Amino acid sequence: MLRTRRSRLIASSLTAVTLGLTVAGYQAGAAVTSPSDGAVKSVASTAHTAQAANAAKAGGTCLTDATTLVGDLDGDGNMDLIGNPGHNGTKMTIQWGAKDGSFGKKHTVKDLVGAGKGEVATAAVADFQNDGTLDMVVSIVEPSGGDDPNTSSLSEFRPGPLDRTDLTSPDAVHSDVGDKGEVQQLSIAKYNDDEFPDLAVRNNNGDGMTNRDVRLSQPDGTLGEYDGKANGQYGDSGTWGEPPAMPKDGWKQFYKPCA
Ligand SMILES: [Ca+2]
Ligand SMILES: [Ca+2]
Repeated sequence: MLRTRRSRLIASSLTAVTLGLTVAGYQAGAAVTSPSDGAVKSVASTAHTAQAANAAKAGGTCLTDATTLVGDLDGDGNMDLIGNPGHNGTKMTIQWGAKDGSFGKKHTVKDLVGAGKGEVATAAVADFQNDGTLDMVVSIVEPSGGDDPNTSSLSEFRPGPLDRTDLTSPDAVHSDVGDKGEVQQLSIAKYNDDEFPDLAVRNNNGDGMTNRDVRLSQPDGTLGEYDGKANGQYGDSGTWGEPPAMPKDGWKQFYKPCA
């Protein structure tokens, strides 16, 4: 355990150094190009400046505001823009970053993952593995509309880098977040004292009940499964009318402002 942990930390440091060098090289290149879109470019410049400063800690991922994360999701070395209005994972958007530091058009995660009409796509993005590349947890479910909740038709932990066209990952594994109820919200949380982001899941559990379940990320880079002990410590339950509160500051716990 200790040895695994130490190797992992060394690996993280090496990754950070590599990223730092990549960023330095990239910034030198960027200085001689002259991208046109001023507004978008200024956000990107800020992000890249912050990236150098944060590289050793979190792979350069940073926040432009409480619900907008800048980080590399597809692993091409260019920072991408992830929007998460409400910090609840239900309206997440992605804008892919280009070499010149600009961001492309806004895609909804719902469209990218191919959720159908009547289905709800919910996602959470963070570097769960703490290896410098952002990862995603995604659920697709068709709400039952009645008392008995549906479980997710797709529920996965997708380690980055993700495919630009459909957000798939060659290393995707099933996650049980969508097996315990009808997923309504997903939020990043910091539930224990390690550097790995955790997950809060708001479920419709049927019969008028709503739960906040938790999933703790594991030091080996996986997202833990349902854990009764962790749930007892960090979870909560409520009714449909008064659902348990969800964390809104998860990203802030792990990522610094870009500016
Ligand atoms: Ca990228
Ligand atoms: Ca990662």
